[in-house]
Amino acid sequence: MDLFIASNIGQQRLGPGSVLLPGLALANERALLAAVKAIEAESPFRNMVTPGGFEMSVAMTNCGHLGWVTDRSGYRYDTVDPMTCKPWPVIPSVFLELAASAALAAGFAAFSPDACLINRYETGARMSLHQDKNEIDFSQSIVSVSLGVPAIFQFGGFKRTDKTQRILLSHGDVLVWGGPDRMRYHGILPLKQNHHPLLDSQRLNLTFRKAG
Ligand code: MD6
Ligand code: FE
Repeated sequence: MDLFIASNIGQQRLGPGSVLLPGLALANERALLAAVKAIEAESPFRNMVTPGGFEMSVAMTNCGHLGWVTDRSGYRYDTVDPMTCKPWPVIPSVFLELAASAALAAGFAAFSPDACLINRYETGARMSLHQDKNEIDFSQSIVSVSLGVPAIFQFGGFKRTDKTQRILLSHGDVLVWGGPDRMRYHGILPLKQNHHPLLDSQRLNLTFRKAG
């Protein structure tokens, strides 16, 4: 019973398929950040260009068999990093273990991601409202880990113009979503100037998916 309670406190249901697990990543913060450093040494962060020709304010890299990329020809997953012309770095075990335990805590057993998009925000960087729809199987949930400076996540509806809820995502928070919420529009408001002891003015977001 104590275990049951311990695993359920600090779970916040945001929708029928969405759960916020505040602070779930805190215990592994240093290992997670060391793993990001190793990944970026292989596949550096870069500001990709949208199909419409705009440079994204968020810098991105990936690890895993598939990496999410955008350029003038469109949005897609690719097994090769277009910057290095090599496969993306492998997903480190500390990432996989966190993603699987978060999914399990949210009620999705056996989550085995093949893609991890890493977003890096500096002050003012934002992500406009979008749906995640480049994956093959929309029945698979997504696990999203926030590190560093807190950000306001906009959680909308199934149309871009639907009203959005604002959810604060702080260092160590893990958001798991899928099921009926999988195609909801969402975004990140411009990052406020702030300081985090491990990441200075930055925010990192790791988004785990079964993309292929
Ligand atoms: C971010 N996250 O938190 C952007 N997408 O920086 C996303 O776009 C996102 O957090 C799908 C599922 C969870 C997410
Ligand atoms: Fe998204």
